[in-house]
Amino acid sequence: MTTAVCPGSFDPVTNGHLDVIERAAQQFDRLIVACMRNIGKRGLLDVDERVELLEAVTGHISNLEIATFDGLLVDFCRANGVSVIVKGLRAVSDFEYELQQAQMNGRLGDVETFFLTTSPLYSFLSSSLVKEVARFGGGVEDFVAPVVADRLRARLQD
Ligand code: COD
Repeated sequence: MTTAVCPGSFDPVTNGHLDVIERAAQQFDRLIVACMRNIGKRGLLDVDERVELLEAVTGHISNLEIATFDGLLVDFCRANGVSVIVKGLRAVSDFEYELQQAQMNGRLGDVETFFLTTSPLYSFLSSSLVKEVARFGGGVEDFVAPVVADRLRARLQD
């Protein structure tokens, strides 16, 4: 049985993330979506909210679990029987950083990194841009699930 992980900050989960998660879940026996706790940048949503939203948008995927992690991703992989890291690639600009991470993770642990190319529908999408659009009153319904759009609106009104 092959277990893969989709790691990220998911602040918040977007339709681009969801596309990669759904496609990864079709390729592996078990998929863990791992939400990083110790993000350097201060997140908009706290980790519990990010997990709650991930659960809400992935409820239809039967071989999927949601987890959080601190510290090194390879340590999470070792502790959870994960042999494959799945990352989404949007543009050449992603590639350079992701290549470095894949090679470092390969050196630190016994893991392979698989890349899924983004769907052209979502290649411009990032959590940061979605937050910026929402912050200035733009509609984000095309980019995130309704439950996520509602949460962003509520959080930005606080
Ligand atoms: N289409 C396709 N893929 C997408 C899209 C999109 N529109 N948007 C995002 N993605 C992909 C990203 O490319 C990424 O693979 C994943 O979704 C998560 O994205 P984010 O933005 O939520 O998360 P990041 O990039 O902030 O997550 C970084 C990690 C948590 C993976 C990384 O920092 C990490 O592993 N940290 C743990 C510490 C560690 O082990 N460091 C050493 C690494 S070498």
